[in-house]
Amino acid sequence: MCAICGCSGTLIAKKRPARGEGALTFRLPQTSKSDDPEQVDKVQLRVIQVERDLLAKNNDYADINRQNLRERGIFALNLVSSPGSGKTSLLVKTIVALNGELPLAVIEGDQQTEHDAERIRVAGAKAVQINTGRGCHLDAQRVGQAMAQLDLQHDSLLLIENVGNLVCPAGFDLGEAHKVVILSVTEGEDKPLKYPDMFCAADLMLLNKCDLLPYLDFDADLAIEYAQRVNPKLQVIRISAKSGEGMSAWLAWLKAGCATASDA
Ligand SMILES: Nc1nc2c(ncn2[C@@H]2O[C@H](COP(=O)(O)OP(=O)(O)OP(=O)(O)O)[C@@H](O)[C@H]2O)c(=O)[nH]1
Ligand SMILES: [Mg+2]
Repeated sequence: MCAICGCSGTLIAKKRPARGEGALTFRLPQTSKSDDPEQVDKVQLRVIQVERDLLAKNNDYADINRQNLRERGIFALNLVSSPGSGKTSLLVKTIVALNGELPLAVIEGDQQTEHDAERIRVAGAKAVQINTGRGCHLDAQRVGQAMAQLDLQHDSLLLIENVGNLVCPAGFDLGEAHKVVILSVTEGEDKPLKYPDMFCAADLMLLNKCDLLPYLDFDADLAIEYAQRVNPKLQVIRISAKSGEGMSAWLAWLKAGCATASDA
């Protein structure tokens, strides 16, 4: 359970709100000992206020990151998914496929261990690992600190792998240009309907592990239909970090984004 974002309540996250609005609405579980409805309302309002303050603070740091990235023409992506969908495998494959064509750096987010950052370094890119402890998402302040540590190059690519969690990272802006959601074919077609906030917040979905489709009952067309029902503007690339299927479309998308960021 997340000790930071309060996801012990029911979380409803939308796109990043205007300043002063709450992005997240929490319905508290009915655990209050008070029978007085006024008292219960007061507690709920206080929790909502705390959450708004927390998100407003995060948004301030995200704005600083975004400005910093814009000034240096850096294209930054926030990769979000359930644990084990293949985020790090896709990053490793991407680094190898780019073979130095684009300067890039990686920020890794996990509750514990340095494993993913080590995999990225072995693949040949600079990486900083953030361990969130009990937290279940990256926040913009820690990402800003990691950016400073990485000494990012102008006109480069910054790939941020968020903590594996299909809920909470949707509500936290890190200053990225886009959220990229990874759904793997072993997770079931209905995940976009069950966890719509993440698919709403993303601009691109990578449907990963497509090499496994011949062995599964997973209906890829249906999964994509569900994702685009939740977010009609969502772009989709079918991909496999193992076989390399879809890598050329993904690399073309990355290069187009980098070109736009460096021209801006
Ligand atoms: N068959 C197949 N396996 C894959 C593919 N991509 C990743 N995997 C496997 O999926 C498992 C998890 O991959 P990771 O890259 O560690 O996934 P992750 O999303 O980074 O995981 P967390 O960081 O723990 O959330 C590993 O055993 C990978 O080898 C793929 O395209 N096809
Ligand atoms: Mg990983």
